[in-house]
Amino acid sequence: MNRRHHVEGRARGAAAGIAAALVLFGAADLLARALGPPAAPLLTLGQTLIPLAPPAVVEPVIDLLGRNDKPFLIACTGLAALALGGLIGSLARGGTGSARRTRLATLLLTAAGLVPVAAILLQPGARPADAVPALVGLVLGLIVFRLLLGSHRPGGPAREAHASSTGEAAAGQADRRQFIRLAGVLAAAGAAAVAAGQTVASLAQDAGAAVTRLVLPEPARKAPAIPASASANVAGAVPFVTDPEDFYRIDTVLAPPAIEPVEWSLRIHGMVENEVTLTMEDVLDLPLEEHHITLTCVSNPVGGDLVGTATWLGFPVRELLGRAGPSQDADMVLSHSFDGFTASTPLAALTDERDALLAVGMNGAPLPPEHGFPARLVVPGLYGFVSATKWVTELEVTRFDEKTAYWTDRGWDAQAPILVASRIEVPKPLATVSAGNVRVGGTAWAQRSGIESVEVRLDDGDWTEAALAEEVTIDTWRQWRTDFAEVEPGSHTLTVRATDKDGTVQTAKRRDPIPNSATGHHHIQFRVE
Ligand SMILES: Nc1nc2c(c(=O)[nH]1)N[C@H]1C(S)=C(S)[C@@H](COP(=O)(O)O)O[C@H]1N2
Ligand SMILES: [Mo]
Repeated sequence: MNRRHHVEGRARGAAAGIAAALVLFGAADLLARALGPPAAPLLTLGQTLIPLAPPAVVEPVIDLLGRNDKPFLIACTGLAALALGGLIGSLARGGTGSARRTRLATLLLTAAGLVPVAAILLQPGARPADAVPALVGLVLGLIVFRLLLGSHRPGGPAREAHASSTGEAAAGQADRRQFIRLAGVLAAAGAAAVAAGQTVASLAQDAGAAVTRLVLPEPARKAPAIPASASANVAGAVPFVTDPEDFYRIDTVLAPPAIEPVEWSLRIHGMVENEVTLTMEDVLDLPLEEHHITLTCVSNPVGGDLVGTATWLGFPVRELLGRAGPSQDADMVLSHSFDGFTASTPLAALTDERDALLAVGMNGAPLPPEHGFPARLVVPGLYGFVSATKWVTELEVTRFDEKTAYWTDRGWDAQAPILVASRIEVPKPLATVSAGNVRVGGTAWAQRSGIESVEVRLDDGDWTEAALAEEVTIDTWRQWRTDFAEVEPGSHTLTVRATDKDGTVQTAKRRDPIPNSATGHHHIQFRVE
């Protein structure tokens, strides 16, 4: 066989495969806009990979990319799909391939195209209709593949034998141009459709529409207003109550699930006397309570911003569990999310006097989709991964020695009370401030215990006690500030440590977040001029 034709044939097959993959994902993504994120194949494929990825791979990527980790995952999934399309396509070898090879490639392409269909149908809460866009995309992709490989019919083994004649060569060139044009147009159309369909934000707005329709009742018990004295009044410090827009978001979903409140229910089952199921109507009819609670992520690095405070509206989980009657032998509640995530919370933390809530509101509005709409758990004193299940659908009363949760299966601890922590917010790292008095401010938290004191140290000086703003509750963070007089020009370091009301001093020992939160003192460098 002529080597040039062989290579060109492979390239044609590959181009046809890539164009087919682009058309598949493009058409499916566009159609999926009508049905919502669960029907989008690229999003679902990426989503399917998340729980399978080893933490050793996930963590460096998240560290490196921060909030861009999700678009990055979608992009990688898309590129991998194109590469696979190209690889399978190259088996067909375009014009020089036999019909048998083209059939084999078509078969493999069909099998590969059925993977996103299966991923879509296997998602929790999937409806058969969700598979339609991916199936339509697959059919269109296959048509494009066959069309492209058939677009140079004049070629084939017969032509190859006489390729030396000039007339044949000219026909071959025209044929190649036609192929390139057609492949280019189809690939561009597919890419444009992917771009249009990938407006994940517009898909997420489907959930947003349900949020605006949900009307929350007036709380039966309002939270006291946050006093002005809860602020340490340091310009540039983080506000006491976090705007939901600025509230950190941590979860394992690429797009928050779009849950209609009328379709939502919470089932309390497992080791209980009687199973209880509540609809959203049932929940909204309960006397709801408002509480200010600071939520914290176990993977927050020292000085990081995976912590926030909101005024949550909800119903005490204690009372919900009381209706079900947990067994004496139970010691854990495994909360399940709509998306399959689970968290293991000590039963005691949900039945003691703390304000563990089934929350439906955040800062006076329904929960935003990315923070758990229509309902989530908020448990003071425990890191989010063992307590704060968003899109919660089930409370399974069980035992720690019988069931494990999502992150426990990936190397994190089953139980994780929040450790005392503090951070410097002003001055900003590497800021330049003018000589003289230097104002320092920040936040400290030790939910369930409360902050007793905060100490700050300039360079290698003594620890000096900061002034604490008023405590709102022991379950909220506490602002602090202090001033250093006559700081010399030059480079300086500030270090902070907090002590909780049990007398635990924040340790200076540095450790990684996994399996149970980073520790160490936060320090920053700044310049005086
Ligand atoms: N369904 C679901 N709920 C979840 C998670 C998740 O991945 N899926 N992440 C948990 C973690 S690790 C934290 S820290 C909190 C974060 O809540 P937020 O995103 O509203 O700040 O949600 C918790 N609830
Ligand atoms: Mo977390």
